[in-house]
Amino acid sequence: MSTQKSIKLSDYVEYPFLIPSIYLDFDIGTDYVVVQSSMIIKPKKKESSKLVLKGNQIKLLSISINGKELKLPEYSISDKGLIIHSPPGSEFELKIRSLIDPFRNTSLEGLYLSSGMLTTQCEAEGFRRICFHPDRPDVLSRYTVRIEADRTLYPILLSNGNEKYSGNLNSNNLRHEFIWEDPFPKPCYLFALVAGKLNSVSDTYITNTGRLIDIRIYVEKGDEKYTKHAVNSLIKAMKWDEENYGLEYDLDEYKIVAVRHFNMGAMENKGLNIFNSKLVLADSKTATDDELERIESVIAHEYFHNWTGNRITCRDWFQLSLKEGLTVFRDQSFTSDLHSKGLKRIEDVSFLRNFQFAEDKGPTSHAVKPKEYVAIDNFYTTTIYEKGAELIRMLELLLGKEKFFRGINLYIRTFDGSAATTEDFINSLIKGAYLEEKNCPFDLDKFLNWYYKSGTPKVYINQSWDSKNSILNVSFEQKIDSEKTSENTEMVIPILYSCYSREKGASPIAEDNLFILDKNKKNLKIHTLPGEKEAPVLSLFRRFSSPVVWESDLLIDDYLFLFLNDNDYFSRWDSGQYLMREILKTRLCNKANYSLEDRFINAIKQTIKSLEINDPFFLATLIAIPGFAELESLFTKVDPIRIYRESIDFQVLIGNEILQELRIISKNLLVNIDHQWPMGRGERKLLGTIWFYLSLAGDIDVQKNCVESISHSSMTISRAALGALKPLDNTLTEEASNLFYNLWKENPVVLDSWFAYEASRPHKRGINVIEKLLSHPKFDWKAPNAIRAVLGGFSKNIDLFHSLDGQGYLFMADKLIEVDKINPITASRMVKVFSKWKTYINKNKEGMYESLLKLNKANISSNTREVVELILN
Ligand code: 0A1
Ligand code: ZN
Repeated sequence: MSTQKSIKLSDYVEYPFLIPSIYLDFDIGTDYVVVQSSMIIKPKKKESSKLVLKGNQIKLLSISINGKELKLPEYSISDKGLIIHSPPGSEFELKIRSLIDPFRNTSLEGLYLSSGMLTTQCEAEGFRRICFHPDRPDVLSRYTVRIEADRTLYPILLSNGNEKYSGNLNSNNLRHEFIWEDPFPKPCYLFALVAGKLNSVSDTYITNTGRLIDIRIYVEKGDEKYTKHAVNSLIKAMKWDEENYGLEYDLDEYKIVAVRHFNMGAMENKGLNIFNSKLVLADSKTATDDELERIESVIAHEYFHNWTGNRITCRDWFQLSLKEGLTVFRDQSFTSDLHSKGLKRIEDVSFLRNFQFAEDKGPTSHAVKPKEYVAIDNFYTTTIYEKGAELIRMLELLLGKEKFFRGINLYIRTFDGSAATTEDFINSLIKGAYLEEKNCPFDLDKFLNWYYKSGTPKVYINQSWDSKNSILNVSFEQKIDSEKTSENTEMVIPILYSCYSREKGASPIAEDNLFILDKNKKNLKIHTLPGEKEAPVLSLFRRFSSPVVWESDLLIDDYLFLFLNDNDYFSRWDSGQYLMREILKTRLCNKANYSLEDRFINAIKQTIKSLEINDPFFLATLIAIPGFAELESLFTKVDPIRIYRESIDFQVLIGNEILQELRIISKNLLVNIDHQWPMGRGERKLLGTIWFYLSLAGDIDVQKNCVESISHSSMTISRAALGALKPLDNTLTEEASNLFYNLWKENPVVLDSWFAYEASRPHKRGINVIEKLLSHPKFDWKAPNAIRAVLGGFSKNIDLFHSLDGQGYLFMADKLIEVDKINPITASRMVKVFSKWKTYINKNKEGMYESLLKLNKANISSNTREVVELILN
């Protein structure tokens, strides 16, 4: 429980006024900005209600209603906002003149300065730092925005919507103005303004109804050459949404601005997306293949929000997953359609297991639809986003694609131009799919538990083979794995399954089948081919059909079989991951299982033979060990240093055992690595994995080759080389790192990856290295990317961060207290590096606890306090 006041879903009341239109006027000076707002306000009810407007760090200059100036005590003002005690009972115009100081705003919320340009971030509650306003997503208005500023300092003046007018203001041409109009009603969190010296690159898109859309990407001078990938990605997203969802872009202009100082990835402001520059500026020389794919998907994500988020928005912030879960689902489907469905699924599951499952196991676990919060910024989590997307994916599976799209269509038609709830969405989906709720083939209330309950459900599976009738009887049991819920909650858990004949091998006995586990216990009968003597091998949760963990009585032989034969990408990969987890678990209990290790290595050798040429990306994925967070989650008493060392030893073993095979493949791969992304990505990925294993196994030639590859024209290759040398901490690692730094020291986006590398690589030089990075002349305290690179990197430097004297933790706490003073959103997100303290072995646990107490005693923001208190309790 937090000591701070929380906001509750159950307290929701409608805002008593409509604000159909807003005119905003920005007069940008050298020291401050004068903002004038003029709002048309209509009371919703006859009974009078006071008008409450939020405001944060705004200086009020004047206020009038229908042209008549208001005087105290007709209104009252505090550090939270403004209250007008008796507003008129019918439509009126409220004009407010105020002053804000974006030049000293380091929070990166509201209007702020980034590398000389003024930019905004209003989601979730930043608009109240710009002008007095209700600042809640259920108040939708049409916006017209006028901006005036010095022509030379701010040649570009942008806001949402379409440009209506631009011109000079005085005879000597020192100042100019722009007027922007957004015809679509929107909540204020989608408001955006950008003013500065920016260059733009433009392109066009013709929609399926023949409308011409002007696309423009704004960047700092010199960065124009890095925008092609972003433009291409946007065009692909526009086309995909038309073809798959029948959704067309609605404005005449689509603008993206790249900003260096940004708290998150990107923001979907209507017609004027603002992006963290690392998610716009990229080509294959500066970004890895994975980064190019991520940029493509984030550009698509923000674009898809235009319908799922902007045209239909959220009634309140408890509904955040309504727009985020759905939009993540849409961007995942987009990437999956464009590239490889199987590989994308593995990528998403791996992310979910390492981050969302870890969150759901710990102190900041919450439901996809939470019931209360202190700071909404703390709820931009992987549960709201990625688990939210999994819920939509389950609905797609349960309804079938056709019905699912009918439901989505109805949702969009019903709620266009308004603010909705997750229940509105689900009801529309079911109605669109089946016409009536009673026709829905699964229990809707039980499905809704996915939204309301936190924690990852666990499924237990046991099989018994009826050889006489060739039937496999499978019993399923579900339990919700959360400390917070003791009640007996039943969920709807869709399980896609198939099975294989042990004798006949590779092809499954039947196509994928759907079993719906909707009770605590339920049985399934699988009829196999008549005459089948042995029990078949069961392949479960194919495509990772629900976001659960499971424990079954499958044997090691079964997993080995599936690792070699399963035709479902996810299930095949997952079987290998299971085996590797088992191996590492036994090693960490000091009893290595050599026979299992041998059999697994042999299976890898067989896999290499069968997959090397056909699917290099999949092969690389199959032979990579599970993520660190996933490994940590296997233990009740986590010893991070031991887990790290054991996982390195295991990888040394793999490297040594398959040395010959890897050397042969790496030669074959070289012919394809220069192809342009997305071509050649599989070969590059596999080459990186091979370099990692061979370098770890002590192959000096590979290590030297890695140093030479730092200057390779593909960033994927260069970073793979850095990665392969990382665990070594020898002079070659040092040499490679210096080479990389010298190549990229003038490019802040790429240099962040160097900062992260330096902070995270193992070495024996102590914590001073991190201190030095933080005072490096190229390090910028105001850029969250840089902070995340160094402090986030440091948190992954296992020996240093988790050092048993607790010094790593204390250092982190001190730095986060400093970060919190300038940027609470970044600090409160980063403080989660301490989330798992209770699960660690005593030494680490005590050290982390001490650092948490230190944070708790410090004068920290309410955002960071909320997280620290949750972690401590
Ligand atoms: N809506 C954005 C995420 C976002 C949230 C908050 C921000 O600033 C505090 C910025 C961006 C998205 O889903 O892409
Ligand atoms: Zn989003």
